[in-house]
This record gives sequence, structure tokens and C-alpha cells, in this order.
Amino acid sequence: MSNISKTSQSPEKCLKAESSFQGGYFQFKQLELEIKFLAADLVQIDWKYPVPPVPYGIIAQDWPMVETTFEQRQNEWIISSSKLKVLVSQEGSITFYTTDGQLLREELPPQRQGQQWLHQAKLQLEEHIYGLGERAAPLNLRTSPNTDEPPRSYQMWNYDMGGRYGPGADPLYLCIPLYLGLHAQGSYLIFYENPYRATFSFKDVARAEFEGGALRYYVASGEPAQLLKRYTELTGRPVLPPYWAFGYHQSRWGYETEEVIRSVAQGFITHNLPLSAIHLDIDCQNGFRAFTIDPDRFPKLANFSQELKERGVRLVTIINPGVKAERNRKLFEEGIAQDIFCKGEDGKLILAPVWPGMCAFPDFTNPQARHWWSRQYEYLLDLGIAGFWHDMNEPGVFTLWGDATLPTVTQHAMEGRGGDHREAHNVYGLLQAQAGYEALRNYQPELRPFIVSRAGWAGLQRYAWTWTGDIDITWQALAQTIPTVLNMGLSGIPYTGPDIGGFKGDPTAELYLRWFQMASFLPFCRTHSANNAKPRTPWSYGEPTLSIVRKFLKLRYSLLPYFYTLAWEANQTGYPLIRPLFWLDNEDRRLWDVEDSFLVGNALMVCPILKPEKRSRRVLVPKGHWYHFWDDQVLEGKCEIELDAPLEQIPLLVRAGSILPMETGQRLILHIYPLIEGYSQGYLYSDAKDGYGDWRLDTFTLAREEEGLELIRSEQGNYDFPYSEIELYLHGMKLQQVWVDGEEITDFSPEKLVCCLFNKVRLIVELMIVDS
Ligand code: MIG
Repeated sequence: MSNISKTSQSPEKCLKAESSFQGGYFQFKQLELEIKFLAADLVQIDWKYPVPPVPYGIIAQDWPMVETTFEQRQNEWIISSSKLKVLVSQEGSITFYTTDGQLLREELPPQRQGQQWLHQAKLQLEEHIYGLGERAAPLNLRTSPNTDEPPRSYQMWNYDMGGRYGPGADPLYLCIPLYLGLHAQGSYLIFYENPYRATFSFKDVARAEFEGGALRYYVASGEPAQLLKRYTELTGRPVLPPYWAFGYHQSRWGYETEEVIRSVAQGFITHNLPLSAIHLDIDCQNGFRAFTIDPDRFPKLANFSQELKERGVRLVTIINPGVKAERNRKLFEEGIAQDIFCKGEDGKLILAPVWPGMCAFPDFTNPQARHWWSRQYEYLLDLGIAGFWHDMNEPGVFTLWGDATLPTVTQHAMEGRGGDHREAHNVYGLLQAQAGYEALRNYQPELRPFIVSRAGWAGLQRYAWTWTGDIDITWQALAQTIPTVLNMGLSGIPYTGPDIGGFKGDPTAELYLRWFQMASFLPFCRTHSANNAKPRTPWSYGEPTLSIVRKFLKLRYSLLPYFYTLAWEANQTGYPLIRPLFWLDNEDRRLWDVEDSFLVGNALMVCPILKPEKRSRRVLVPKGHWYHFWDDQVLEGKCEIELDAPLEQIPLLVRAGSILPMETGQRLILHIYPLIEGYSQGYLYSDAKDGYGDWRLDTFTLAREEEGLELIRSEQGNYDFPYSEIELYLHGMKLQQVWVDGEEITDFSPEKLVCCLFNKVRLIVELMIVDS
């Protein structure tokens, strides 16, 4: 894309300004601007453009009323709510302040040249930038390779690197034109409702150059948590997945037959390892065709999927969007008859090679095409397939040169208003996910859909999970996973994870193990690899890898109630499950760049080992008291310490005040990590583990008292409590006397007791000793 030159058009002088509904309208000499508050801390800015965006990203259309005021000052206008002030200058620059006068964001007047837009905002000296969807970049996207060099630039163009990528690769499969700015005066989020190709960079200014489309964007103000809440109110909250999705997934490109898969599943039983899903890659298809199963390799898939399901293992199959262009095949013929494939300007089908050969591409921006596509899942659902894995949906095609996707002139319906691939490209995967989601909702209304999509855009969280694609088999690629997952979470997409061990090739036992230890705390925990890799399962490397992986897998499974409760929270609020450390304290600037550790919810801090032969590592700890997960030692935060990491463990810290719900069979184990003083809360969400029936939320309030602790439970919802007993496990102190609902209990050990569903527990404890 060419840089926008000096000849471009700026708004020029403001000719007319007036108050409009919850905002203001401005007529500049060259451009028109409409500003509208959607909430007191969320504002829509619309530089008028003849063709408004199709609202693929947005789901919230009706917002409650907001009180705003519109004033004119000497050289500017001010529109304010109770939280945010927006200043518009005579020349069209827009500045955002909090109502108490903190400067959040300072935009220069936009510039337009032909169909392109250049939008810039001055950045504060210490400002850090996060988001942009899936990036193989540092956590702080403003981090320069070198201060004298031009800043990193980030493309918005969903892209398949073709089999491997490492740190620095850009763009990847899932771009979202959204970023968060965090600086000394506060934090904000900006989301551009524009799916065209764009280039972003962050140096003294944040630059966003769009190749076309409208310059309509949203600015939210507040703490990071509040920003995610508003953004996912606008673009949709993340789905609540079925419980099994948080289990372990085993995958590989190259599981060619039912027999191979049966023996993999058997291996998990033999080696005493839990397993929730096996993924079938393109090997299971008939000539790589979408919605087919090779009858020779999987002669009785319905029976086989049932057999696996009885062992608690679900099958997930891959789906690519390309439909093989061949006469006398139902899928292609039907698609032609119903006119759902993409065409060029000349009205001819656009064909491009992918796995099955020359393919036609459904135009997912056409509602009829989505509907038609969604009907195709029935066949696989009837065979007992439990979830779908959308690959190659950037869309990616095989080319020897140029952009490995559909030509930009490809025509798209864009819900009837018409457009071309420049506009449709980045929403292609999102809309395929929508079609898949609707298919599962229609054919299995009693089950919650599980879809994993490689590509996507703003709003993908409404339908699908994703994964980080074909990441390299290197220690650097392992380390890259953390900032990639964190920035995805800050972009509204909480469900992702890496191919454990990397995609193409064979990791060493140590790399696989360290990767596994990290991924066992990420939402999507799946080993996957390319077809040229050696079989990669937890037992492929023998001992001690197997035993250590087993320990981590069992820990993950015992933590499923915690993951599930966080998923419920994400569904209610948009908070990511995996959070950067600054989530807990964004005033501690040391935390702004931490990309070698992450939080799971607010309770657990995970510090993976990211280098070979390392048996300890430095850990930056946020404020507050923290317990070592492995030995219950307590440390005071706001410090940096060296922690042990023998091969069989990684540093794990639990924040004081946490009540961590774990399970083993019918027993709920509440791990209590008391605060030094005051009180804290923990939650447990439960339902039938799938579906849309009753649910319940148990809230545990833990209060530190003079001689001990009080734990009070309250509940909401109608689902019956799913455990037959509760174990209370006390960390860092010893139990001396216990009352459950007023009755003294004598049968307990110094650290734990077992009881039934209680309302109130009093614990007299021996005081803990705090390390300093
Ligand atoms: O052209 O289906 O990222 O996970 O194993 C490669 C084969 C196509 C790319 C995916 C990868 C998958 C592979 N696919």
C-alpha cells in the first residue's frame, strides 16, 4: 500500500456544528463527522463515507439512553458524558479526556486520499499498546526492534504463512483492527469498524492506514477489564463452550485410519492419561473434499464415534471452505444451482487450488450461502462428530506467487449491497464460523457448539475458538505463544492455544515437555503436528516426560471447575481467561511488558520455562501476597524473585484470597488461600456441562477474623449442586477447630476437612508465618 501523501484531503475548516442525539454533528469543508455516545464510556465516531460498513462485527444496536451535553468553546466543541469528554477542534482533531481531566487520546484530523484513510493519534511517552488480534509480536506492540529503526508495522489481512511461522511474522490468520492504549493517565480501547486491509504502526504516533471503507470507529475508556466489557457488549460476548472443550485434545495431520485413531485413544487408557477429544485432519476426507469421509479409511464412523464417546472422547473434524469444482458432485452442483459461489467481475466462477484441487468458494457474505453451508454439517453430525475445525478460511489458497488468497476483484454479496474481496477478505472466516455455529444450533439445539476457526475478525468470539496456527518448533516460538494469547484475549478472543510442541517437525523431549506444562493452563490444550512429524503423544518420549505430562494433565483436569467458571465469567463480561499481569495492577509499570508469565483468571499466575536446560527463572510478582502452589510458602508481592523450576515443575503462584475450585470425581475441593487480612470472594459456576438448561453460581466469601476464618456460601440459579461432598483444603495454616453450619466437627486433619454443602464454615487456625 502506498503511503498517503501530502496531496490527501483533510477535513479542513469546520463550517457547521450542532448537537445531535447523544452527540454532535460537524460539517467540515471536506468531510462530515458524527459523534454519538453509546454509553457513558463508549463513543462512536463516524467520518461520513458514502458506503457505510456492513455491521459484521457489531451486535449491539440498541443501547440505553446516555446523558450527554454539547457545548461550544472558543475554538472547539465539547461533548461530554458522566465519564468521558470528547473535544472536537475547528480542524477536525478529536481529543478524549476523562471527566476529571486526564488526557486519554489525542487524534489528529484524519486524511483521505481516494479510497484510503490515514488516521493518526499522538501517543504518550510511556504509552503501551496491546491488541490487534493474533500477532507474533511482543506483548507491547509498540516495542521497536531498535529505537532508530522504523516501528514494527502490523498488517490487517488474514493470512496463512503456509506451514510455519515464528516471532516477527506478520500478518497471521486472525487480524482485528482494535488496540488498547495504557499510559500514566489511564487506558482506552479503539476499534475500527473497517475490515479492509490496513497497516498499523506505533511510534510517536499511532498510525492506521486503511485501503478503503469507512472511517467509523469506537473509543471506550476505563480500566482494561471495563474496556473488554464494553468491547464485547458491542461485538458480542464469548460463547460458553461445552465442558469437554477444556479437556485435553489430541491431534495430528496424518491420523489416516480408524485403526490408528483407536490405538491412539487406547494409548491414553494404557498410560492412564485423560483425553477429551481427537481431531481428524484432512486425512479423513474423501480426496480432501469438504463434508466427506473416506469410506475405506473410516468405514463405520458412526459406530466408531459412539465407541469413543462412551470412553469420554469426542471427535472433531476439519472443514475447509473450498468446494472442489467437479461436475456430478452434489456439493458443487448444488452450490452452482443456488448461485452461492464467489465470482469475478465478469460473472465467471473464481477458482483456486487448495487440497482437493481447483475449488470454488462459498460467498459467506451472502446469507443464502451461509444457510446452504450450514445445512452441510448434518451429515457429519449424524456420524457423531462433536465439533468442527475450520481451517484455510482466511481464505488461503495455493499460489506460487502473489497473495495466497482470492483475487481482490472477487465479487461478494455483502448482505446484498455488493462489494469485493478487499472488503470481504477479513470477515470471510468470521462468517463461515457464523454459518457453522448456526448449523450446530439448528441440528443439535440441546448442545452448545464447539467450533475452532483459524481465521476470524472482530466478533469471532460469538461463535468459535481459534488456535495459533502453524507455529515453529523452537523455544522462541514457545515463548511467542504467551504474548500472542494475551493480545488475543485483549482483542476479545479468549479461547486459543498453540499446537503443543509446534507444527512442522519434531521438538526435543524437553521442548515438548515445557510446552505442555505451559499449555496445560491455556484454554485450548491440544497437541497437533504436521504430517511429516513423528507421532507426538504424551508417551512418545518415554520417561520422565510421560509421568510429568500426566501430572500436569491431571492437574488441568482437576482445575476444570475453575476454567469453566472463568468461561462463564468470560461469557458474562468478556474478560479473557488468560490475563496479563497488569490486569491486577495497571499502576505498576514493571508489569506492562511482562510477557513470560500470565494469569489464569485472577487466582493463578503461571511462569513457564521458555529456554532449554533452565531449572529456575526470574519472576516478577504483582502486589499482594502469593502462595507457592507446590509448597504453600507465602511471599509478599511487588518483587522480583528467582524460583525453582526442575523439569517436573514450573513456578506457579496463587494469589492470597483465592478460593480455587478443583474436582476429583464427585468431590469438589475448595483450595483456600487466605488473605493476610480482610475478605475475598471466589466463584463456582455449574450446569449440566453442556446445553442451555439450568445453571447455578455458588459464591464463597472468605473473611479473615481474629482467630481464624469464616467461609460463607451463597447461591444463585436452579441447577442442583453437582457434587456429593466438599473438601475444604486450607493452605498456609493449620486447622484447630471447625464448625460447619454451627455444628462442631472433630473429624479433620490439620489441612483439610470433608463436609456436605454448607452455608457457613468457621475455622480456628494456627497463624501462618509469612516469609519476607
Ligand atoms: O495446508 O490440514 O494450520 O493445522 O494440519 C495445510 C492440514 C493445511 C493447516 C493447518 C494445520 C493442518 C493443515 N492445514
